[in-house]
Amino acid sequence: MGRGDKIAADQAGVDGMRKMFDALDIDGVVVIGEGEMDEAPMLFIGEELGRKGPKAERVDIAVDPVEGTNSVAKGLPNAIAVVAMAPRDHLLNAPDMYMDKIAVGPKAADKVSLDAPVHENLKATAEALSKSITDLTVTILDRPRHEELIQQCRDAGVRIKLFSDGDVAAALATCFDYTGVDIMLGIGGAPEGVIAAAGIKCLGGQFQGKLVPYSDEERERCRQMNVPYDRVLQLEELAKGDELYFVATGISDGELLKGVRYTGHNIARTHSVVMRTKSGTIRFIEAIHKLNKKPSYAY
Ligand code: VTB
Repeated sequence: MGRGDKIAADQAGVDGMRKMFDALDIDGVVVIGEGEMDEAPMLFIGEELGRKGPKAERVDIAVDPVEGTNSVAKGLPNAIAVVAMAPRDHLLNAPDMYMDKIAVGPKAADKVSLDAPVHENLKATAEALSKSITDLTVTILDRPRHEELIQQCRDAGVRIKLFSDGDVAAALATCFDYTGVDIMLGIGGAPEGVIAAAGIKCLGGQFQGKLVPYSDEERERCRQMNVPYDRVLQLEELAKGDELYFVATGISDGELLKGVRYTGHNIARTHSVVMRTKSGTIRFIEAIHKLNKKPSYAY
């Protein structure tokens, strides 16, 4: 973190994550990864992961070893390392393009719809949280494409918290009261949308996404991948069933997770969240790593 080199940061994330997958007794395939085989040496879409074997679970794996590479390079908040896992064919194989998104926590989960106007979703979320609309906090990725959305939110009177990168962490933050974030709106990456959907499903919140293809080529890509772009994709379509696993570790500080702290003397502290849909258990794990005891993973 903070070395001004987002490519090196991403590579470090990919290398570390790839090694750990080889230690797992799973028969996995990457459905959301670092890109196509010819553009990513590791964790590419379609890559097989795990030790396999007769007892190994057949799983879909969605990874983003560094979600928010810019944030890591610049030392800005919200970057996480994240993995979602599900039985085979249970995570949407989303094309790498933009997706319009809405995310809220459990209390407002059945009150919002990406098909509804922005002010209605804001009003419904405020009501579900027993707040006045002026006390509602909406978080939005800070991009010029959101000018109109931001204006609509200002007109509704809500507080807006802009963030520079990392909409997986921002989406999940809506499900935890302590973050102070009530709803996430706006357009980010579709792969990040599927990962966020898996996490939000474990948390009982709501996430919906609609692909936003910007060209004929992107529309053709959707058709080839058999993913509709003319309608909202519901949570159950993005991440199916109740056998989902989600784990994220903070890289830089965020509302949800603390970033990695190097305390000197070869020690790093990390903060992670681990959860699965079936039990609904949410575990926060604070770990102290002795880097000199595991040099092959630490460097
Ligand atoms: C968002 C952001 C991600 O991609 O999804 C963004 O949350 C979408 O692309 O952290 P733009 O940067 O083009 O807006 C990321 O920045 C990851 O690359």
